[in-house]
Amino acid sequence: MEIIDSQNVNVHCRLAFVVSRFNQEITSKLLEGALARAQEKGFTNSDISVVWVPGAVEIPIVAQRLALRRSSYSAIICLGAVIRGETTHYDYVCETVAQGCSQVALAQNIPVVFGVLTTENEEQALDRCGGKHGHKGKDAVDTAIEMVATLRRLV
Ligand code: INI
Repeated sequence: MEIIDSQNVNVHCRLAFVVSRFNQEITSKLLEGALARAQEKGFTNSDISVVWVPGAVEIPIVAQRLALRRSSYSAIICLGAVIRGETTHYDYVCETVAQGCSQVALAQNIPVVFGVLTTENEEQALDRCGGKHGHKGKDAVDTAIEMVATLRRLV
């Protein structure tokens, strides 16, 4: 029986982050925690690129451009915060960014980690970047490392 479970397996690779500036008080916390986790795992500044974009809708096109530099990065980590407002705009933004990220992953054959918070309000978002519901930026880095390790096992 072959069992592949790469949880807690560390790898050396380069990581690219795409971070949206919309709701920056949240997304900067996501990035801060993510970079701290990467450092804990042995990544240095030269292993990491960070690209800021205006909002979550702009994440997929930049993720795609980074994915095309396949030899430069082993995983792309997308960080954003979509918070429901008064209009249906929220639903369009969530749908666009989620679909776009998964399309890039499958079309370019690279892990694209969805570290985009989609919440009803700012409190729920803060709870997920170092509050009572953990830190989704840190989780995103763990997911990226595990996926790189798993895909390396499956070449
Ligand atoms: N972008 C976000 O990242 N989060 C949001 O909550 C949000 N809301 O609520 O509108 C948001 N909108 C901007 C969108 O991502 C694009 O930047 C904009 O539509 C231009 O394409």
